[in-house]
Amino acid sequence: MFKISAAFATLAALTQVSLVTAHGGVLSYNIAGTTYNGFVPYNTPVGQSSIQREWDTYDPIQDPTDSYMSCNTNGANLGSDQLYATAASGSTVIAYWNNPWPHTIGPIMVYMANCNGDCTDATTSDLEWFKIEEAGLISGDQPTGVWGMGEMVNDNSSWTTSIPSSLAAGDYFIRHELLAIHQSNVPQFYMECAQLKITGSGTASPSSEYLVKFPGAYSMSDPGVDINIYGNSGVTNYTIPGPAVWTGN
Ligand SMILES: *[C@@H]1O[C@H](CO)[C@@H](O)[C@H](O)[C@H]1NC(C)=O
Ligand SMILES: *[C@@H]1O[C@H](CO)[C@@H](O)[C@H](O)[C@H]1NC(C)=O
Ligand SMILES: [Cu+2]
Repeated sequence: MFKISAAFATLAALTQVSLVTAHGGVLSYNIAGTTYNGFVPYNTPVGQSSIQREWDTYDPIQDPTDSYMSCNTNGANLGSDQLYATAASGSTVIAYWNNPWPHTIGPIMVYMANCNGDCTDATTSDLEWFKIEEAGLISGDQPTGVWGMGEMVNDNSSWTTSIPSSLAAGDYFIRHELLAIHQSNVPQFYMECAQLKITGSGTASPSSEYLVKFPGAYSMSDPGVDINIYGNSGVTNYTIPGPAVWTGN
């Protein structure tokens, strides 16, 4: 009996290591100078307290209309023991992925959503998300150029964002999303959400043209989603999916 459970434990450990090397997500943050650990997938959610919504697997979502597109597998469910990071509007948010993040081809996007109340109780697929930052094909052509994701990997597998300084105070999610497109016509979406209590004297909020839902914002027919970059030698543009970036102005 003891031998059998030890063997299972070893198998589970090996499985997790191989998953870690292939995929992953945002594991921690630095928000306005304070470090916050994220949820730990593969561990039981019982007793975990973090600012991040639960997510259960390092694997990507491959269907842009998946019901978990907002905050990853099980992130759409109500959270338990959720914490907040408090930050004034205009603050810096650094997200840290597993390092080195294994993919370099595709855009990075950062969204927020006003929870209009406590984010812990929010159903993330009902929220209206707005994009605060994006980086797609930065230079070169699609198969050989530099992508936002590659810059993230080069920067210690981290991404630094500023919360729009005019954003109205309130409880928000911040949602970091990677779209890996190294596999032809098989998009890989990776997203994690964390709870922010935004303070400050800002009064701005995005108008409806900037607001989207997940699922809803993307479809498989989007040019930047269903894409074979290897057939696009010499193509130096790329259409990042989703709405225009709201800068707060
Ligand atoms: C690099 O990322 C790790 C987390 O993956 C973090 O602990 C460390 O502080 C980062 N180093 C720098 C120089 O940002
Ligand atoms: C690049 O730009 C051209 C011309 O505007 C457009 O037709 C094409 O769809 C774009 N390609 C991508 C991959 O976004
Ligand atoms: Cu992967």
